[in-house]
Amino acid sequence: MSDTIAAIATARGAGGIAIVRISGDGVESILRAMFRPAAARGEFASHRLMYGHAVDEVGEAIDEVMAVLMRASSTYTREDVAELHCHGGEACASAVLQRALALGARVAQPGEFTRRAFMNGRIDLARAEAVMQLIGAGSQAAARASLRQLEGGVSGFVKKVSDQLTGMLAQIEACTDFPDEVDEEATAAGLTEGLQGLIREINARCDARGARILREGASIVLAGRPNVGKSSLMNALLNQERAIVTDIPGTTRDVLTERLSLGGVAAELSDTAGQRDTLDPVERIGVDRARRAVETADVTLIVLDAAEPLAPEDEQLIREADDRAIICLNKSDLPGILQKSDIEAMTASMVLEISAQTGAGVDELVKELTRRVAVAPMDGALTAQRHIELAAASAKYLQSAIDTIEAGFPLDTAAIDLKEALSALTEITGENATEAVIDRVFADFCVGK
Ligand SMILES: Nc1nc2c(ncn2[C@@H]2O[C@H](COP(=O)(O)OP(=O)(O)OP(=O)(O)O)[C@@H](O)[C@H]2O)c(=O)[nH]1
Ligand SMILES: [Mg+2]
Repeated sequence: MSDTIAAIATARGAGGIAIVRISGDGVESILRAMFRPAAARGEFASHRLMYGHAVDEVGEAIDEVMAVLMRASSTYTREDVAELHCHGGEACASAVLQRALALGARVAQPGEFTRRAFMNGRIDLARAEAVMQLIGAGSQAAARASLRQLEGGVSGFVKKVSDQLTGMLAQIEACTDFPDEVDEEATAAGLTEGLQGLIREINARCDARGARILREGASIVLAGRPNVGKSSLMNALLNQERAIVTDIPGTTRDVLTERLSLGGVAAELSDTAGQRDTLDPVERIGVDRARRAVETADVTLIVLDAAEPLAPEDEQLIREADDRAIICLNKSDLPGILQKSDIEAMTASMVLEISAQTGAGVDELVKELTRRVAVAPMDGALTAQRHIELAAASAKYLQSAIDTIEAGFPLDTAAIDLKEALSALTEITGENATEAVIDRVFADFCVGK
């Protein structure tokens, strides 16, 4: 992979600067040919930013740029790297990139810079994925988790567990090789205990729900019969007039989703059609969609109208409320018919008195929502789906090893499971990842990273 790759590393569109990045053996000669330092005796010192012009083949200026040459191996890819900081927008950076290509570089594949960093041993696969997660992070919480992974939280955990497994495999080998000197029964007991500890540790780091919330955001769905004030509550929570509010039951027809941040965690708040039996075919589709949205939500806000007696639809929603639900007794500004204590007597779910119109109780609701979607991944917690799946597979092999030992089979039978567990685990950091796995990881990358 010693050919030289180039790409625009910044996002497309208007902006102050755009950066063209080049990596590979040909970097220095390409840079010398296309960059003219402003200083009379411009020297190309490594890792030093130089001011000057990008120039074409006859020495005419293409753009006024800052350029930096970074010689291997203290670079992102561990190869020679150059960056040209051009004026933003499409034109300048494209022209500078074209010039680099004309001088022998080729266009980089998505993620190819990071792939080179991985192939050249600068980062492992988990860290490479963390780079991509960091770029794609939709919330501060997701960014923090990715940064921890980039700093080696996941890699450190994989190394620790792999070392322990390798130690156990050595113990089993000693047992088989020197049956007279090693007490097999004591070894078996020690292994079982050690393996149980490892499974506990792996499970503690696989918070699949937290990981999904970090990746995709938490989903919060408003549900209730028509006219209880779901859309009004949506607007109150977003602090903007997003959804249409009228006193006509059946105003909202479709699922309406908007993002908001709750304590640094991204959430998607969805308003839905009021649930009732209806002959209107359009409204019926809306009601079906509302029910489906409720099924997959992380938190459901069941809205009731405190100024009206409970309707059968309300009762059904209260009956179906599970531990994801918060029951919002809305319109608490009006003379009440429904009492909080009456609703509480019907359900184990939390009941909050609010008024979407005056804003009373909305702060308290936001606090409760923030508490429910909060994810505080521990150091080294696995947040990527690929990692969680591999860790779970590894834990399964460990359990199978325990079962083998407890069934009284010879210890070296369990060694097979331990090796499988080790292999699944080290695939996280990519030590034994196949080309196909590596391709899949980098397929999601953006160009220029
Ligand atoms: N007094 C009072 N009126 C409210 C409150 N919340 C909503 N309303 C009124 O109740 C009516 C219905 O509000 P919406 O928010 O459209 O109700 P919805 O649940 O979205 O209704 P559908 O979309 O038809 O399912 C409107 O006239 C609102 O102004 C509240 O807290 N207090
Ligand atoms: Mg509505």
